[in-house]
Amino acid sequence: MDTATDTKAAAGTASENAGHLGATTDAQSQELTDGFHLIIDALKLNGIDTIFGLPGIPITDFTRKAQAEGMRVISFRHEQNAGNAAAIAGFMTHKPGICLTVSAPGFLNGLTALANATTNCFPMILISGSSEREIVDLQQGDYEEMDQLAIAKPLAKAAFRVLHAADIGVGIARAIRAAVSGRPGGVYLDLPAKLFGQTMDAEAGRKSLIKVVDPAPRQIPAQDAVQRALELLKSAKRPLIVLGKGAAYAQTDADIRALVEKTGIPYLPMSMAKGLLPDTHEQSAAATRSYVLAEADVVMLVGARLNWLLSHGKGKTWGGKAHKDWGGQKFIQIDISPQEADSNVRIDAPLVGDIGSCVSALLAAINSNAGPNWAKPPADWLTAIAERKHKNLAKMAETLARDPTPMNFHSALAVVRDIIKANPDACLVNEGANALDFTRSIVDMYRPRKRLDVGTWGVMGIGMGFAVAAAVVSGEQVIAIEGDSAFGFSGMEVETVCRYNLPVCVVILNNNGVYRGTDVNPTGGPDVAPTVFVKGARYDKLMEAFGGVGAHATTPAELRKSMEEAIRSRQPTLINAVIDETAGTESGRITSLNPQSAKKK
Ligand code: OXT
Ligand code: ADP
Ligand code: MG
Repeated sequence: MDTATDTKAAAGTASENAGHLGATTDAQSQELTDGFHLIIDALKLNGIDTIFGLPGIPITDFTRKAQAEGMRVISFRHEQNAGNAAAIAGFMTHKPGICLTVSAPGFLNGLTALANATTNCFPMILISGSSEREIVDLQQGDYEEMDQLAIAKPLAKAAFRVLHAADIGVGIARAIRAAVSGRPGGVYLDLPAKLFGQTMDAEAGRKSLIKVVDPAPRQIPAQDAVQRALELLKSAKRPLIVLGKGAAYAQTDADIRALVEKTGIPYLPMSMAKGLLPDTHEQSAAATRSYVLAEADVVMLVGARLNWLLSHGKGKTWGGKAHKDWGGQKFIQIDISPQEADSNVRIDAPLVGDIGSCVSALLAAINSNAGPNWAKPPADWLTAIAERKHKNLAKMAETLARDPTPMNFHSALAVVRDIIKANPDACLVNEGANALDFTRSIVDMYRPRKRLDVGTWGVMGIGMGFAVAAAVVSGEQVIAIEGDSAFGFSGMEVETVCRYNLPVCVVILNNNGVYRGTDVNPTGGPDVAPTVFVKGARYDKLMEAFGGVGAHATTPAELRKSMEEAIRSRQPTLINAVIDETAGTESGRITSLNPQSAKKK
């Protein structure tokens, strides 16, 4: 058999090939490669050097070989955390993050993270080993049998399966392109166990690999769409720019800043766009969010969807009279996905393209049309915003200066605010309800893509996966501000943090429960209320169990000392910050989303 030219036919199991190779002297001296090495080579060829995963059948040896071949293999305690790590690595780097799992249960554990990545437009590839196709398809009960491809499809941007070693190059290339081109998202790649051991001629194998050229091609906006957007912007009396995490992802920070500053338009950063321009920027309207959303007449969305986080672009938040009423705003929407426009309200000027190209086209048009004469927004709009903003900032400063006993969210987060100001390159991971919402409004960010949080789904459990990936990818200090409930979803990964000796400082804002620690069981029975945890839990001991530093802080001064020490030493650290258990509100700032029972007991 001519294995050099007929690569697909040559790809068989190791034992099949051993038989073929025995036939001639030529074949015996033939250099072979196999599925294991082809996958590694294909990833490395495309600049992917890190895998987040959890070993087991059928991928254990793959993790060993990947490490032996110089890849960084970060091994987790649960696949969901490895998946979250891959997703946020994708967001931070523009390269798809790789999560590797075993079949069925491991795959399902990783799937939540894949779905979350797709929802948030983070590029990642979930690679799962799977069982024998023939047995799975006949449902004959294989070890960890599951039709994984079918299950992944509705939750991923794309899903592929590779059956032959000769197709590995194409499979990896398709997965990379699907993850990062257009609107980024999660991709599933199914690799049946047999594939890993399949051998083929090494030279043919090398030739079968694809280095993806221009994986996320620029998408240039149409000139008439640029002009339409600009005309609308020019007509505005009370313009507003909303920067979303798509704008942060785009890595076109200088142009976005130039556009904001050139136009002089106030802007509102969505949570993960905080720091794209420093939160202390004079044009930031974050501290007067309600006012600007309700009062703006033209809103330019840059990589932000009009989903629940923006009250679907209508209703009272936007100055509408009732829940679903139009507030009267006109919208410009910059997005790579043409389907995003009109998803909730009419978009008067859709600008479809990648944010880098759209923003530079707008800047070029502004410079050539108006040059230095671009009129800043009317002074009464800017003054009204500035007045409200400074009032709110002053009120916040007053609250933060208090030092109540017991410590509350504000007094603890005043410390975190100072620490981030002094360490602007640190990555801030954040989850919880009150722990999330207070951190978002209190802790200013100064650099792009440094705030990593629960995103579009408001999902708990991203904490330690994000923290590990942020430390691995950036090499910077990571500070994870965690609700005590939120932390529990991924807490075992503090062992991972210690194992890789990562500069991660976890601060648990511990108020003894979900939202607060004060609920009681109305029956008077022995079970505590569903939202309440063990009182006075010492999460710091968990970190100490694995050789990290544990600290217990009951005052802002103690918290500050422990955080400063963590940053100085870069040691894995967990600070159990004891917060007034009465301090939180139900679901933080989104209390209104809780359904209420009509029946009063
Ligand atoms: O303008 P106004 O006056 O309105 O004021 C605003 C700003 O102008 C002002 N502001 C400022 N003032 C002064 N200075 C500065 N610098 C400043 N900046 C802003 O402050 C206010 C507020 O500003 P903000 O935040 O920008 O505005 P607002 O109105 O809040 O924005 C609206 C939203 C929707 C955009 C915003 O609220 C938002 O982004 N929210 C995200 C909410 C979210 O995602 N929450 C997480 C989910 S909650 C719930 O689902 C939880 N669960 C269930 C669960 C989940 N999620 N997942 C899974 C897998 N299983 C279960 C659970 C279990 S949370 C949770 C655990 C909770 O317990 P923990 O112990 O972890 O946490 P604790 O609550 O701490 O106990
Ligand atoms: P936020 O939660 O911050 O409001 P969303 O996740 O809702 O942000 O919106 C992000 C948007 O950005 C998505 O609609 C996505 O299509 C878009 N997007 C992501 N990357 C790019 C890019 N490079 N160019 C243009 N749009 C992008
Ligand atoms: Mg709590």
